[in-house]
Amino acid sequence: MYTHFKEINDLIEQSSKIILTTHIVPDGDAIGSVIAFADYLKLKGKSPVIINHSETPFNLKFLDKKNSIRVFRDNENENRKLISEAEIIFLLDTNEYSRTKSMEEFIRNSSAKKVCIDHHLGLRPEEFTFTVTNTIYPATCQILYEFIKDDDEKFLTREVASALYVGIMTDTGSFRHTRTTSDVFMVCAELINCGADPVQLYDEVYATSTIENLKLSARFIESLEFHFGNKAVIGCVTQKDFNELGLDIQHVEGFTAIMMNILDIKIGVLFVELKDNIKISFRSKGDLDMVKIAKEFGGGGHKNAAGANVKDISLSNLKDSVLKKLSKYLE
Ligand SMILES: [Mn+2]
Repeated sequence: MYTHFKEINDLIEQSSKIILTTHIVPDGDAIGSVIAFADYLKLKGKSPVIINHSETPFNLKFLDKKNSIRVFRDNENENRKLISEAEIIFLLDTNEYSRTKSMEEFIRNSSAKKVCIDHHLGLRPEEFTFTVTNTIYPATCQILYEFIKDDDEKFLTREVASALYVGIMTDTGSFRHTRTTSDVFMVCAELINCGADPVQLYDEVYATSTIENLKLSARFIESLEFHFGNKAVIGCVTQKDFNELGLDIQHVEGFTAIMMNILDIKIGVLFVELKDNIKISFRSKGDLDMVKIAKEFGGGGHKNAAGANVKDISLSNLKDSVLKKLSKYLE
């Protein structure tokens, strides 16, 4: 599984133009990954550039101390040039070029070597020069920890360790999702030994609620519908909610957890209405496989956490269609 560590390291040694990127609407693992890996490369004397499609969510900006993450559209000409002239492009925390949205075609067209480091299902290795993937791990940051440690422990500085810790903390839902193994705690214990502060990092990421956030939560809770003898719960956040409260999709973080915390709930589905599509998040407990249903709507993911983006359908029609499919799963 890790046969490419050496090849990737050799590639890094030989290259000076290195780009890192991650998926649209980046979460803690996405931002933790690009920051930790960029810091690591800098410690190795490289000058990596991070370019993302999306802006960094406000509660993760503390990780980007030098405000070094570029948003592709902010300076499209220069960023296109950087991508086309790159020698290596690292795709972190996603294995699909399409998840880089506006950057996709420029990355595909670049003659750079493409390296994917990720923990999602559905990898097509032929699309990359090298891949390091492990779908058993809850976070890409856990893979990066191994990669960096395998190179030299001295690269696990406080900054690198903190970014990796945030990735693991957020992608495990603060150490309570499946795949939170004893290994995960061992890795985190080491990251804490390297200077990551679990109390401070938790507060930075999660203790950031505002009155508007709370109002959005209230509307979301008001929207909850229960189906199939209260085994499934469905929640919605609409464009109207976002517009009236001046918020966006980054503020729905944690809403699926609210649904899955309800006693006896087996499946939770969150619909988030965006400007030109509807994002569906599927969550489940135990053996109920959400990848299958997500695929029916053109998406993918993990067994207990999957998602899809659907276009050209109203929220109520989409809800009906999802409910019909769900009835099969809960029979
Ligand atoms: Mn991840």
